[in-house]
Amino acid sequence: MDKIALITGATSGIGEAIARRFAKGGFDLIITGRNESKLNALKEEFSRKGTDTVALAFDVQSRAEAQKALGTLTGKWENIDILINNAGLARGLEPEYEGNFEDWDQMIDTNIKGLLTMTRLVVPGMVKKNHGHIINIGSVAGDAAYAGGNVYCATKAAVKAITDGLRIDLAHTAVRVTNIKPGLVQTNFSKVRFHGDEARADKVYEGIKPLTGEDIADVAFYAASAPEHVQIAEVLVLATHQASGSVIVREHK
Ligand code: NDP
Ligand code: 8X3
Repeated sequence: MDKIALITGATSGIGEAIARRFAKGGFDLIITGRNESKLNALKEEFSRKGTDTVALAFDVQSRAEAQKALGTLTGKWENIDILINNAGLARGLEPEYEGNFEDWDQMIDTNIKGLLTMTRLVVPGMVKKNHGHIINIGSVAGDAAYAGGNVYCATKAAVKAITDGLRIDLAHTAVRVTNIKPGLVQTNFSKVRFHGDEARADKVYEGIKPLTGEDIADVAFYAASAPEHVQIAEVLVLATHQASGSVIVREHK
């Protein structure tokens, strides 16, 4: 029987690449996000290619929506082998003293509270079976703050603490816990951060070859495929010319 991976934020970027990598690796998929039409298109594509797929459209900021969506899973879909908490976003790059309250709430409610909700809803089933794996998508931004990163960096520092805490709480079980911390990955991330300003988003990746969603998907798949006694606890993945959240060497022509 194929294993099942639930991926949050599978409609774009890193999450979509992870869904494609796990489908290629023989997993059945539960894909989630708010964009229902993109989810349905992916479900149709994966199913056509032989990957059994369920699409659940909900906003991870809403505990009630998440609970209702997961409550629709029956039969084999209740046995989730891998939870990939990827849904997340940055909003704004303003100095903290000029930040936007709505942006702060959205980042905290999605990146921290949404991830916690999914963990709380899915992990008890893994503990019961003494089998499973949680892969959280953290960030280099959680290692140290950078200019204007303030609240986003704090949410990813929280992902690190929450992931480490979960690993401690599960150490008596065979359930594994991984934090993957990417640096610059070219996705919709910067477009979302800059509220749709594409020119400003493109500048983030100027003069450096950034990572792709596929690069991160390969790392996630590696962690998931390691032998059962091997727990890839944390991985920092950077573009070759990025050294930290704030040290990026750009080529200027
Ligand atoms: P994208 O904007 O391309 O994708 C973000 C995904 O998150 C989308 O599928 C989106 O789906 C989903 N999402 C956002 N908010 C919600 C919500 N409230 N409810 C459900 N789903 C939501 O960005 P990335 O692929 O780059 O980002 C994925 C993760 O990787 C994030 O956690 C991000 O912080 C992290 N990351 C990104 C890096 C980068 O440089 N790109 C580097 C380090 C970490 P939908 O719109 O359908 O809801
Ligand atoms: C995304 C990477 O450095 O833009 O988490 O914050 S960064």
